[in-house]
Amino acid sequence: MSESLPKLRVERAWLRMVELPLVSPFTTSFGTQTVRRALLVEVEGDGISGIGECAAGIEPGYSSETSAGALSVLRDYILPSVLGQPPADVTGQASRWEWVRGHNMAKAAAEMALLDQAGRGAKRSLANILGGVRSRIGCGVSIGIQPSLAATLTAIEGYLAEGYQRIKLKCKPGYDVELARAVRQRFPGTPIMLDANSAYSLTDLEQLRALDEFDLMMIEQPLAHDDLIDHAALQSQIETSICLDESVESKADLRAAIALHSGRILNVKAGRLGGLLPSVQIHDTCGEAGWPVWCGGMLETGIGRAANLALASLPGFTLPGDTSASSRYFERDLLQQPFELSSDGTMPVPTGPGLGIKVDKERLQNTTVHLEELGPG
Ligand code: NPQ
Ligand code: MG
Repeated sequence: MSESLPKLRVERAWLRMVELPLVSPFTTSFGTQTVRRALLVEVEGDGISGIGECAAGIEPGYSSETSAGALSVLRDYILPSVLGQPPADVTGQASRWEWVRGHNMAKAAAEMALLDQAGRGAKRSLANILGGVRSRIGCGVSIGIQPSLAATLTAIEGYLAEGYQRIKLKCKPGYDVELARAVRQRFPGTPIMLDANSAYSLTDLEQLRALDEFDLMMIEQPLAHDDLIDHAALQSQIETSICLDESVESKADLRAAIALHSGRILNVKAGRLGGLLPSVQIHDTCGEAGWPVWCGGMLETGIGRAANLALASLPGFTLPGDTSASSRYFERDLLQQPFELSSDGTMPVPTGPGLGIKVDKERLQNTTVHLEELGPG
């Protein structure tokens, strides 16, 4: 585990913004994305480099963080907390920015870079460092809100043919019961779930209860992003299991959600939870409470995708996650070898040191829209 990771310095760091066009627009209840702008953190110290990816989006629609905001907090506060400081293991380095309130996605990006650096230094894979037990991950796919029901059915058909083990459909009020009915009718035995990204309130109880007849695996984050009380009230009145996403950003949130019975499942995203090491702890707490977990997705490039696969190799990740292939989102990823789905719907957990990836340097340069270097002090 992290205790035995090498003590390294962070002598230099770079903040890089890249932009990758999406293969098709991705629409949720909070908006439509046509391009993924991702902030990358690169660190170098004691002759070893590491890279991390920030989950924040362009706009603060999923969470309060944005890629531009994360860039400023990493440049002005998070990275200066570790740059030029005495060598420390990743836990020690991360404790140096603990004073920064919030900004979980910015912190997680820095932590990912340090874990990649430490893994390379120790010749250990990220999965090994985190305590992974699986060599392949069962994968699902998240389908955005489509222009029509017919388009949704066609999209599902395509992804099932590729092998995906579970289909997640984005929904919103008015695009829910008929959607579930049509999908269930056409794909009777397929594991299906919905994700509302906070689009409902308790006044929508009747529609949400109507979903009970479609044997959904779960409904993700139906109510407000910061609510646990109403989710508990809803869970006591519907059969479908609630999976929390937006409303759990910390161990304290999780403890409250478990105590209140605000749901039964957690979507684990290292960005939302402030890092991979905090995510391992949250995974452990879910295990103790009997909550299954699965690994969420934030339209990551191959860099963040590699970290997701490592995290999903932990024992509590018993449900297929949003760990889709690079091709689900991008024509061309940032890696020399994109992540590909096997016909059985699984992907391999990277085994090389750190993230276990090889970044395509030319692709990285060609997608960079902003780059700045930070030195010590
Ligand atoms: C979710 N992800 O589970 C998120 C939502 C999401 C794969 O469904 C830019 C930044 C675009 C963050 C689109 C999936 C995003 C984003 C969707 C997050 O709720
Ligand atoms: Mg979600």
